[in-house]
Amino acid sequence: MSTYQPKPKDHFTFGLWTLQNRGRDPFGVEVRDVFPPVEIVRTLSELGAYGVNFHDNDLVPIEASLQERDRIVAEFKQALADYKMKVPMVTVNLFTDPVFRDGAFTSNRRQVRQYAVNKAMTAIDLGAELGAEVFVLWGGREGTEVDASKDPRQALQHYAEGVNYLCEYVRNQGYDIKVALEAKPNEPRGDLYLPTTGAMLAFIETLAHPEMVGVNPEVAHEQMSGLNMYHQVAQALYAGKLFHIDLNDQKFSRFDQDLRFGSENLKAAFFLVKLLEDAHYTGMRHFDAHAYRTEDGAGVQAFARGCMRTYLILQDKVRRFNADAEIQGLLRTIHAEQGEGTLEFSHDSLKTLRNLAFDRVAEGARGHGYEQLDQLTVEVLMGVR
Ligand code: GCO
Ligand code: MN
Ligand code: MN
Repeated sequence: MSTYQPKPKDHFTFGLWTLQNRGRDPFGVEVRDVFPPVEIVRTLSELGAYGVNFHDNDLVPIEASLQERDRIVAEFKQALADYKMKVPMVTVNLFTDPVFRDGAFTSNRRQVRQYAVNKAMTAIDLGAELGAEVFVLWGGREGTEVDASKDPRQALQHYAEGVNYLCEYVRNQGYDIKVALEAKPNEPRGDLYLPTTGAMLAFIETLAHPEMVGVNPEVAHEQMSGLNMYHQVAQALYAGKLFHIDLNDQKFSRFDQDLRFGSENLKAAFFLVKLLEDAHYTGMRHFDAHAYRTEDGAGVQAFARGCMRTYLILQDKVRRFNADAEIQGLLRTIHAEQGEGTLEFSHDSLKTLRNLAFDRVAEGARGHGYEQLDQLTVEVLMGVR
């Protein structure tokens, strides 16, 4: 029986910002002390994580001088070496500073767009220096409250110009880095452009280097839109675009809660883990969530440990599901009529389709047995199978 003890080989990562979260919300101030990056590295390593990711300014304050930057990065590198932790992903903060109050890549102001691209390039440099292979781009304030203020077609054009510039920069520098775009429907803006992973996938095809750009779907963000994360991730995998993933949880249609993975929608979390495991997803299992505001430092550790344990427990449930004779028997029956081959247009297939001898009424009267299948799934999750 597994102890569900996370190990580096499980490839669990957290954002610095997730443990740095001090519990501030729109109605209340910080409730927890500053958690310095070096201590976060040590804590995550002790908890069994593989690595840590960050926004440029989670590590290097926006106003830091070059000397301060070098000192901070050297100290951080030492901690990574001491605690055998990796930095698989880096991202950029294009939302906290007032300069980004009307967006970064989609700002109406050219100098803001240029500054944003420059800031993103500096973040990519830092990531490359620390071995990151993925650059996540979440357009934190790329959106509007006032639709009269921006032409959304022009905004998308600007968005694409920004991403294209970054791709050219990565190629020019010879970095081995891919870009993963993260969607969110709203918050902090009234409406954000490219609100879902599906929208991102369509946008990517309009870029100059679509082969370098994929997605970073987040559970909470898809659920804010009322969407099924499992289906969103499946589409990303289908398109060969799942470059990264943000695991957390959320009550449907609320503000972005960024809750501990699996804390709200266990069945949805189960199917997400099943999808990643069955697809042999090789990327990081990254948690983008934070502890409840009620928690102190010990609660923050319980939160991080909980994310990883829940993933491992669900992995175990996936193994049980895949090995359950009754469930697999039902699935064989359900899929028995799936048939061989693909539906391809040809003279022969056209003839076959045109002359199809098919009892529509009998087929329409057939029960599918999904009640029992779902009940068995729920019983696996409830621990009685
Ligand atoms: C959110 C977002 C952010 C991004 C992160 C990466 O909760 O609104 O998930 O946490 O993932 O900023 O750029
Ligand atoms: Mn995220
Ligand atoms: Mn979020």
